[in-house]
Amino acid sequence: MNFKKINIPLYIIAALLFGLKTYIVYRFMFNIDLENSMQELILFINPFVSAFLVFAISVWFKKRSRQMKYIRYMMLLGTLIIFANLVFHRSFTDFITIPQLFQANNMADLGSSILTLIKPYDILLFADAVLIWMLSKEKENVMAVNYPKSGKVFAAALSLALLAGNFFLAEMERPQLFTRGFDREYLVKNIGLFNYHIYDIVINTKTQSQKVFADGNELPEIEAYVKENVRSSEKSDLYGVAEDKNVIFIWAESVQSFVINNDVNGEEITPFLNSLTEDEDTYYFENFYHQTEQGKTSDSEFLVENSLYPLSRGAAFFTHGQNEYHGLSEMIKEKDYQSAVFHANNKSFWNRDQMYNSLGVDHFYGEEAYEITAENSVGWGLKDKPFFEQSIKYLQSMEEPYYAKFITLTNHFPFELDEEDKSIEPYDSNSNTLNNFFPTVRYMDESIELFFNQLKDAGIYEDSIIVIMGDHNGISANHNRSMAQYMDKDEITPYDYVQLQRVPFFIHIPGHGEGEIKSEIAGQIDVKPTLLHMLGIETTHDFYFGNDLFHDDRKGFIALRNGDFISEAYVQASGICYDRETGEPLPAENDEEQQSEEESGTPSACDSISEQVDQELTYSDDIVYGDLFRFVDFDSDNN
Ligand code: GP9
Ligand code: MN
Repeated sequence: MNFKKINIPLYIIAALLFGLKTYIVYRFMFNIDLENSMQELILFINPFVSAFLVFAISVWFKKRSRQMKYIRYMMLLGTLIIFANLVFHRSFTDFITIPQLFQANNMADLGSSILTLIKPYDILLFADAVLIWMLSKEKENVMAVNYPKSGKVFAAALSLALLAGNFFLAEMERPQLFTRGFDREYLVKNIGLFNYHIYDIVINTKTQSQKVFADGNELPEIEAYVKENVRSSEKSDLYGVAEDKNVIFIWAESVQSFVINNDVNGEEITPFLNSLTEDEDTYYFENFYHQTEQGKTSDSEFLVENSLYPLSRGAAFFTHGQNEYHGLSEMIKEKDYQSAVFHANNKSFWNRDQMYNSLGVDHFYGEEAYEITAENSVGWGLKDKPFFEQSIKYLQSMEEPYYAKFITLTNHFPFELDEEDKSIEPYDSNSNTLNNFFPTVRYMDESIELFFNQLKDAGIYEDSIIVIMGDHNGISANHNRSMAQYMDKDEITPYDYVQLQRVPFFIHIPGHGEGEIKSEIAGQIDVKPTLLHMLGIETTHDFYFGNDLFHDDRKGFIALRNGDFISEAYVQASGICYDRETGEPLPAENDEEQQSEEESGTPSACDSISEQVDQELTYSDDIVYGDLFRFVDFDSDNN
């Protein structure tokens, strides 16, 4: 090559080469799933945007030699970061996170297998770095730039504009990508590896700094609150009813209670679940609320495992996956239970791989445990029927008793379903989301029925209890108009919307014979103490914010994460206090206060509960942000 002819600035060449290399690695070495052409486009753009951002900084160096030095070292550093992630990815099918970097066992695993993880052709990754190194040394005079101030500002502005464009596309493709921060693979494919690392560092610094100021002094007050308001010293009638039985817990994706015992186009939506509501071995909780926020499915898992509230922003699974917990999976070990999660999605989604470790989950059967083909997948991946079918063999191989959690996937937005799987017709409204929801809910209903039969055939059914829970709403407020049409109402008021946050909750105990429909208010926060007590496990030293649903002595409210709540008498929705029975907004209690209360939006009938809700949410947040359980010795009698 005749270097003399080249007078394109080195930083541009470096950005192009590095961008291209990163793209090739993303596309062909990281097995990144691309679901549509928009994702293809973003994946192609972001490597160049990030590379330009890094290398354009070089124009600010006055001395040519410094400029060249910056470019060659950044090229080397960037290549090393890609290489490290590649090696890590080959072992963990995941991207490096700061906490993982400092986790001794991860790195030890990696250390012992490192030679098998490095491929000879990896050396090619360094080819452009070598070329840039040579050019930067030999062609300093022609390839360094000396821009006037305006040129420098232009380069910086251009790189920021490109970055903003990239982020805009990413946000369009995945709304709330940054606030929800749900999956490392999504972050990498949308904003690139380098921006992902910066994001990870920021999240971690935030988490760590909140932790540093906590010293456990907060615990006695929280403990006193739990003792006074939540824990009950008496045992419920169902205490120990499931002792030594397997717990099979079906996480029913996005299903809401309004479909139960209801129909669409004159057809029953969920015949099997409906039959369970009448079944003598089943308790059906008709006023059971999901309490999730941005962390969606993972928030519901967080609630059930810990009986703590999810965070108001982001997913605790993601931001606090390294905390110490005292969850269901861990507590049942005292009765020699094994725990497992079955979910045919990539294991880094919602940071499950890390979080399950912290929660003490023994086995995680993720995507790689299943045979997934184009024929047996739709929408988000493996269809629920083959998912359950393929899971049975793993379940049979587990030592009893176990707690096995099955997270379904087919009834997930945008509710896609193959024609052959459609047993009922979609609804007819302006919202395709709501329309298509019904056939996928029916598919889920059929797949759960099938699973019940498979459990019976496998001889597992008799020794188990089966829990079914909707994880969160599937139909958001964006579809309120169509929802109002379906419900034959003029509009969906804030009260209606809160009532729509009810999700089905079933506890099925084969041979029990005393099942019934339970109408008391209940929520996901209550699941942990309920199940523990059914298994005969004491909770006298545990911290939790829910009640045993088979106990009458209850707190009397279900808190939603935004501070709204449901009590036996009231529903507070969007800060407005409603009569729970009639759905009518309540006037303030006395006229004098009316003015100011109306302004603040909270009539006084709800005030005292509202205060307690805020208090409880704050205590729960203190535990999570402060990682307070690291100061608790749960085995001793002194806490
Ligand atoms: C992803 C699945 C769906 O693995 O659990 O998550 P969601 O979007 O419902 O939170
Ligand atoms: Mn979900």
